[in-house]
Amino acid sequence: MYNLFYSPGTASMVIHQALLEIGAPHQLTLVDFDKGAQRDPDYLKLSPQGVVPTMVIDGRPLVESAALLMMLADRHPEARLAPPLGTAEREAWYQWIVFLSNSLAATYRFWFYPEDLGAPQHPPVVRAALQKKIEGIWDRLDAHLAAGGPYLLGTQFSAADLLLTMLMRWSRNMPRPALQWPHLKVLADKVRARESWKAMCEREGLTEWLA
Ligand SMILES: N[C@@H](CCC(=O)N[C@@H](CS)C(=O)NCC(=O)O)C(=O)O
Repeated sequence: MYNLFYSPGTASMVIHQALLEIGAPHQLTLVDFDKGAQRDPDYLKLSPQGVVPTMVIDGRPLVESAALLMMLADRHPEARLAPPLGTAEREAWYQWIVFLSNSLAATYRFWFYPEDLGAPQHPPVVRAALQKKIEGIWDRLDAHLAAGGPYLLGTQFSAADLLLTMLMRWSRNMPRPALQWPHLKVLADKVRARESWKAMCEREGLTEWLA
């Protein structure tokens, strides 16, 4: 049994969707950001940085969305969220998951949390630099998909596409949302057509960027 500590539409959504793809029994525990529940001392015992997702597996709390995603893919190979171990496709899969987490998700963290850089708001120059960095990543990913899509691993859908779609959704209120890149839009439309996406959005009460 997995217990996913989540907040709607945040970094926990990719883990929620992966659990639904797998069909694994799980419990969802809301961390209510409106009440500051991510800083509750009991929650900090599970997630010392006070962030979601946290997933408790067999009594052990684990954090980091990309790591949790890879863990779930490993534990449930029958769900085919990752290519088989030891293949070139698996190696490409690691590359994309780490790239998305390390470059894109990390930059988003600064975009959404200026306080991480010590200020309540970004000065315009910092905001412009973060926007440029994110758009440069869309350029790179779109070119990759144009050369060999529709998924990150070509014709093979994987958990990396779930992660990318979540990250695309976060751009919906940015000056240039990711759906403006045509090959990224094709990928997102495919992921958003999946039953797991629809169920996850419904369970989290999401109303924007559904399909
Ligand atoms: N690297 C972490 C980042 C997690 C993260 O920043 N989560 C955000 C939501 S997307 C959060 O919990 N924010 C609450 C806060 O910082 O107060 C991961 O991918 O799991």
